[in-house]
Amino acid sequence: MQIVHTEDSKRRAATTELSGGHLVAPFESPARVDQVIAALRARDSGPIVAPTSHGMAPIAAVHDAGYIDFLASAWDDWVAAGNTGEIIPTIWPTRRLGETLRSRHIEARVGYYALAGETSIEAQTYEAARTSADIALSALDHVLATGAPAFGLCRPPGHHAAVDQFGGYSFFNNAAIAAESARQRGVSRVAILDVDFHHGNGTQQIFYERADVSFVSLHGDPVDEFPYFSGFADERGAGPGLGYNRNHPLPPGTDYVVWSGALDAALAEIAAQAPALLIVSLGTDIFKDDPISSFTLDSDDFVDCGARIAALGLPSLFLLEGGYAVAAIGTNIANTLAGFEAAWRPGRS
Ligand code: Q9C
Ligand code: ZN
Repeated sequence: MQIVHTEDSKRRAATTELSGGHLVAPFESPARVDQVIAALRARDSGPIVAPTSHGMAPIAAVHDAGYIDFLASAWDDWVAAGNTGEIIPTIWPTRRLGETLRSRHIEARVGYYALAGETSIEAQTYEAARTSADIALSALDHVLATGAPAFGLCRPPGHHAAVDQFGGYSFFNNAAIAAESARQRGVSRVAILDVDFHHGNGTQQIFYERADVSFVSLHGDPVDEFPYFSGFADERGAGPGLGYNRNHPLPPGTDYVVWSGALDAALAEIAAQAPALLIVSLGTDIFKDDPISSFTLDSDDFVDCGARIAALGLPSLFLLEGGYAVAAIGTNIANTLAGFEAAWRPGRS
């Protein structure tokens, strides 16, 4: 399988994550990239190519202009305000008065554009987020040009990034940017399958009222798990998008028997929508040893997971999301892609 990767995806090197009242080393670390690319090389999983620059237009097609400007200047503004640590939000609008962003202060802008407080911004974050989107778009180029599958080794992840908010280790929504770009390049209908442990709240928000990009997700029940405020089964889309958003919340401790049953249901929903392109938000934090998640998948289960996705027979783009058991992330990604490739035949659905 074609693999898109650059060492530039290690540029974001935050030193802080707010966790349990402590500033800890971020779970979402550059070492994840090293582990994934090492495993893919060791398995000879496919040609590894560098991303090409796609400019800001595909990002601006998904994200708010003020939000992009904020991310572009946040670090300089933060330092200019006299701060010496990493950027962590500390203030949000109240809920009911419809307060808007009128202050120019960096503290106001950080809070306004944040949906969570664990994800620090440092000097390289904006460039790293741009690179991650370019990786997704370059992998999409390959799928659209050849019909063959591709994997974008995206870092930072993207699925928690909303139209105008960062959080959950995400800044630009790589899967959404690729989906929208595919639509603008003539793909009739795109399905996004999100198997990351956490609900892809940003992706859901971006496409909630659209039928041309569907979003189907399996994840820890938000009653128990981040992002807590979305991912419930009754969120089914709105307006023209009604029916094109499907959530499969699962309880803590879910094993592969239950999880794969939910995957089959999700795949049936996608098949019924007859998409022309599948984008998989591939988070391996469903693995049993993940430090921040609670499902119990084994490394071998990822092979079967890939094979089940392949049965759709769709042109498919895999993009890395979460996965924090660093020692196993390479094996789990390589297993998923190997299981997919062994089973995939074009045009089977
Ligand atoms: N104390 C992705 O997997 N909560 N994001 C962490 C640790 C945030 C996960 C709690 C989890 C965000 C892309
Ligand atoms: Zn996750």
